[in-house]
Amino acid sequence: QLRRAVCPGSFDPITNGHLDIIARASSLYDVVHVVVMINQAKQGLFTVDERIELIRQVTAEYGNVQVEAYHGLLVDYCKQRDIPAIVKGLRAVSDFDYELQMAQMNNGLSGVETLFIPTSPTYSFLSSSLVKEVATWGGDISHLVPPVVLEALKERLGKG
Ligand code: COD
Repeated sequence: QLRRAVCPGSFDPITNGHLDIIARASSLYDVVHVVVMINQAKQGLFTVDERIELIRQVTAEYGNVQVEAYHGLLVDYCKQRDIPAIVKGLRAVSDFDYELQMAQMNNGLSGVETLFIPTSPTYSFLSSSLVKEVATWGGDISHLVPPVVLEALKERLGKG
């Protein structure tokens, strides 16, 4: 039986911080499902399809990463596909409270386990929202996102 895990998120857009966690998960599991969780209350900079396309391009080299979107509870996604583990990155203590709550809720709902991988220090301050804010004002983010994401951001923000 293949050992599988899910890396969920908004990925609006994917950053080098996300990618680092996905790469490390892909070396620990046979299959990693990267799932863009659809949140209708949150208008993204990129559509869900655009986010998926960007993730596909930057994870293609791993070979065992599958990308899709899901609308609903993460535990239902896991249950439907018989996936026992969620892998999350932990950046700082500020992530911990909320991540612990979600991990406990998800475990209580379905028994799925959450495993945390500590972020590499290079990316501990990195989030999609900061990347978007800095890019909006023309700041240099080329070391924080993959090249295709940089191009997509420039184009979307009218700076290409
Ligand atoms: N370094 C390391 N890890 C990082 C970094 C970084 N710089 N940046 C992000 N990450 C990791 C974190 O683990 C984070 O959780 C994940 O990547 C995704 O990050 P985002 O910002 O794209 O996504 P979030 O935080 O908006 O994702 C929240 C979820 C979509 C996972 C959550 O809301 C969810 O599961 N929603 C589905 C509905 C549901 O089941 N709700 C009940 C939850 S109990």
